[in-house]
Amino acid sequence: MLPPQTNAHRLALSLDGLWDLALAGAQGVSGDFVTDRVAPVPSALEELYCEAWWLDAERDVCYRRFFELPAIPTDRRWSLWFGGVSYRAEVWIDGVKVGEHETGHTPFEVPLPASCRPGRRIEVRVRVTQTLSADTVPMGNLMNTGANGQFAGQYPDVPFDFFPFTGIHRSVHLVAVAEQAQLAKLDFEPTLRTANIGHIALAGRVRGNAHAVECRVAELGWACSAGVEDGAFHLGGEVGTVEAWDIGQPRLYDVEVRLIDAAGVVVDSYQRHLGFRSIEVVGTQLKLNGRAVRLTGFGKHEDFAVVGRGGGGAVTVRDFALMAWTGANSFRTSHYPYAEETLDLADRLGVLVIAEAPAVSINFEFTTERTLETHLRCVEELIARDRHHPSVIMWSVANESLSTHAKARPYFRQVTARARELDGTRPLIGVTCHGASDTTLDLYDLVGVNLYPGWYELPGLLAQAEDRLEEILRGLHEVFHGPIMITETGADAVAGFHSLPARQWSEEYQAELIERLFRRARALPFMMGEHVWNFADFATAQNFPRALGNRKGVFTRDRQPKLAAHRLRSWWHEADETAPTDPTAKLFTPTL
Ligand code: BDP
Repeated sequence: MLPPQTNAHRLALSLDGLWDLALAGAQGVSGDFVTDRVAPVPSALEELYCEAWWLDAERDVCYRRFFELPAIPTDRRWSLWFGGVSYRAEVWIDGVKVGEHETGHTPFEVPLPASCRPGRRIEVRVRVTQTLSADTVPMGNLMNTGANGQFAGQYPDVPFDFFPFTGIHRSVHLVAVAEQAQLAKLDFEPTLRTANIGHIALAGRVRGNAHAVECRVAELGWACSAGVEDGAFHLGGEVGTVEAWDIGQPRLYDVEVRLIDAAGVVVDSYQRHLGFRSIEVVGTQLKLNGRAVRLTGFGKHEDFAVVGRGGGGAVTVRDFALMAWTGANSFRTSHYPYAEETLDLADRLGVLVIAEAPAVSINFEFTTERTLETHLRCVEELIARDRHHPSVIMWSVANESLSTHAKARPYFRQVTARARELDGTRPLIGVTCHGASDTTLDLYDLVGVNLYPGWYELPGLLAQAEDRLEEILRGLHEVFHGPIMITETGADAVAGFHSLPARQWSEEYQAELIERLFRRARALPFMMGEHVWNFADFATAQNFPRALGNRKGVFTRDRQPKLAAHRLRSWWHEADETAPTDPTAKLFTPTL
């Protein structure tokens, strides 16, 4: 499945806009569509209206809209493409169920039935379910137990610390391709071999009858072709001298793939951008293009007022501008795959990404066989969608699982094996809050540690918090000898709360704690990065330690800086021996 694209052989039409909305019946897509309930697509539902009519009722919702197909040549195969529906979607066309998808952050495509022809009014309805369980990824409704002892007793009952937004929160497109044959899957593996020699490997799948595939990078004067056998093809080779893709120096190359029939006619084509870079773990270092790099940046959320997780373009551009302003070079897509346009922008701006599967707080007291199956599918869908992005430098298969439990190791052995089988080119990072007692550490190439000295433990004790941090990190290094980074640390601060001396919840305390912890961590030779938790304040389930959400953002939810953001800006602009050049000078280059 390839994302929508309009070119000489493909047509993509947006179905974004206002859809009708109703509470769904017990099953199917019947619903009482009253005129004053509409749902904007893309958007989450929870912050639109003044009363939580669907949430309190814990009911599924039903989306509806009508469309007509344009009268283009009839030998087209039409489908509906959804960028992401949270959590589960059933798609019905003219009263007939045509497809479904589970897990909320990766795309899916549903072919339209042959009865859908130009000139007819077609109705699409989507039933959306947000009810999480022990079988879903992420898990939910675990009798308010929380995982790792955190986030227990909250509403809605989720064992994690962000709001489980409902809705069609990514764009929807109508897509037309040639009926006869189409490119269905393109797995690119661009690599940088010996200094500046690029190499492309491409494995793909074709639907229908096609003879050959051709791949070209015009700028490099490189082309390669291969025959299609049983719907599959492999091609590739050395492309010659290239400029590397790097932090703040995001050299991208346009590549085109063409599908050719037996008569030599091009029946489909697809364009992508690629970047050539290498990434590897050597000892306690992460090396990008052969150079040790230190990650600076944030754990984030896709979260914004009113739209929830459906912020899209404007919020994404703002976030990258703010990350550049602080001098960050990277972020983690905590705790689920982000919209693909975010990765496109990271590619274009030269920002490094840790791409994370939507498995957060896996609690092995409750997991079933189906949890593992769903988790494996999430990893497959994440890697299939994001593997061609040069910005994605590693995979995180989960955040903060209950990985001290006896079931954790066999479970994660399977998950990490699947990730490695699908992509042998990127390292895996294990993100843990258990330090040295995590039983899964050796399954990973790097470890990311989430730790909150000075906040959840040792509140108010800044100096002791630093010592505790060092103790945890040294303990971890004794059992894990690869690179370690801080994937989360921080403190809640309500913008406008001030206190001298610095006390919890004030901007001063947040700024001072983060700076002290980062300076102490950086002095340890085995540490290769530091991410703040969190980039911006974000919505959570309701729970007494949360004040209209989590306030650990160094930016407010409407993206204005707190004191800590200014402090990070100074800290990260101090000389970084691992940066290729001044990162801020390069962001927002004319290529944007
Ligand atoms: C960590 C979680 C993150 C939370 C954070 C916090 O990984 O999702 O938001 O704690 O408590 O344990 O702020």
